[in-house]
Order: sequence, then structure tokens, then C-alpha cells
Amino acid sequence: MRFLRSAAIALMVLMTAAWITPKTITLSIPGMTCATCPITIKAALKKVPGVTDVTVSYERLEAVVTFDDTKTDAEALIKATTDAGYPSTVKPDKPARDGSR
Ligand SMILES: [Cu+2]
Repeated sequence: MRFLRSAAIALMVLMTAAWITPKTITLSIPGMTCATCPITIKAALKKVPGVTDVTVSYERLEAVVTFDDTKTDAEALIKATTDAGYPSTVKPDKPARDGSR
């Protein structure tokens, strides 16, 4: 019985993990003008609930954001960069690995 219960819990954890597969998008942010802009943008994106990872490249004028898509979405990320002074757009990405939507 005890084993069954922990097996059920393990299964639930696995299913939850599958459900919240993090999503990664690339934002094009042409408004970056110097090497400190990425720092501001990264801080703004990290503040968005659900965002787990942010990589901002000044050279490429883009930000790669990984987030939990049950907690936030591209619109919220765009709003965050825009509020920080850097309007952005979602870069069309290569087909995502999880095309199950
Ligand atoms: Cu700057």
C-alpha cells in the first residue's frame, strides 16, 4: 500500500513535469544601444513570474527567454521589456520540439 502510494506520487510528479515543459522563445529587441542595455532587459524579464532563464545578446539584439507557459506568455514578456524601455517582438523560431499545442 505504501509502495502504491509513493508510486502514485512519483507518477503525478512526472506528469506535472511533462505538463509544465518550459517554453523558450527569442525576442528581437532592436532598441539596445550599449552593453548595459542587456543587463536592464535581463533584470526586467527575470522579474516576470514564470521566467526561469534569460540570455540577452547585445551583439544579436535579442533575448532568449525560457519560461513556464502555464504562468506567463510571450505577451507578458514583451510588455516587460517595453516597460523597461525596450519594445520587442517575438522572433519566428524554428519549429519547436513540442509541437503538441
Ligand atoms: Cu544601453
